[in-house]
Amino acid sequence: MLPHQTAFLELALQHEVLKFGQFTLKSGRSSPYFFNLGKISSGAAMARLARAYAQALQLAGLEFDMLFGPAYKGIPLATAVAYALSEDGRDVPYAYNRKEAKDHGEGGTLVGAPVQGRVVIVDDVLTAGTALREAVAMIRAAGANPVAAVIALDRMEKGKGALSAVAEMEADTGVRVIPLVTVREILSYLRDQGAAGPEGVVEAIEAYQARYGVN
Ligand code: OMP
Repeated sequence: MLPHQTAFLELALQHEVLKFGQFTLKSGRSSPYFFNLGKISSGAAMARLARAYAQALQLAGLEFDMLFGPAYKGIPLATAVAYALSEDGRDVPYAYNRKEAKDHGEGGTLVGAPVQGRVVIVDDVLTAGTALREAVAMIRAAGANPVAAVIALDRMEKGKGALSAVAEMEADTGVRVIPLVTVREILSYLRDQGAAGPEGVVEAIEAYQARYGVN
């Protein structure tokens, strides 16, 4: 694992981002784990999180013009990542959307910098890819070019066919997915740290992956 990945997993476990139990996902799947990035909710924790995203973006060696944070969880993420990049000497514009269109004031659903050029989406988790596909469509509708999505976690689940949701999304949209970690790194980190949570949790996640995951 790379240093920014270990730093991110330490942060996530410290802030109880990873929860064990029984959770119904947006896709309808019933999962033994849930990754709630909303638990990163202090200035110092967000600074550490944004640093990991900025490092992942820099390591990807990608050319881009701006960031886009899909409502709601992508909004503070894109904001904080833009701030982290500015600390590294790169001032990147960012924008985000409202879930409800505003019919007064400046109006519309997009807020922030004009959505144009090569856009990187900043979001939290990818399971089936529905949330990211919506963001891709919004960016295209604005006339811009979504080139990548940087996310905290790729759950490595199946898409509609045999391929992973990430592979399908990349093939359908041409948008590259850059995760800080995948569920595989979470599992090996839990095993290595002896911090596997309640008994049977690693096995439950493995069983879930055997059913819904991809290799
Ligand atoms: P997909 O649209 O199926 O890719 O699901 C992604 C969204 O599900 C994320 O943006 C989250 O809102 C939510 N989610 C999590 O936050 N953490 C998880 O561990 C799983 C999900 C989920 O519902 O699949």
